Amino acid sequence: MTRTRLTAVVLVLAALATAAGWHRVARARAPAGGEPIVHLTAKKFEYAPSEITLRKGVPVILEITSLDRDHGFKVPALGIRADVKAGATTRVRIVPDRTGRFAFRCDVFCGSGHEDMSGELVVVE
Ligand SMILES: [Cu+2]
Repeated sequence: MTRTRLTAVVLVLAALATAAGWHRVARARAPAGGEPIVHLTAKKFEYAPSEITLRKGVPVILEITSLDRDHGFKVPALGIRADVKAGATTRVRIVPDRTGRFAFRCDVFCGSGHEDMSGELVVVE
């Protein structure tokens, strides 16, 4: 094998190993059962993203991280609520059972502007 060909083979193997490694990392992020995780941050006075699209009947884990102080996460129409503690990450499992647009909001007073801390879950077929 020429030196050039050997180099090419090594590069291909390195690329394959990297791809396989990345795949393992991505899968490791899914909890047992493999439910997808949707990341959400909460801070005065917004959630990001403020709109989350979900599929009806498909379970997801919302991982909500507070970047500053205590907040809440409440989806009145779906009977969901959770505390989102300062500097911590809260996990909320959701299995939307119907389509529609469902408002969520902070229900732990976090200062002037708290009333506007809201977003929407959009559940599609
Ligand atoms: Cu608040």
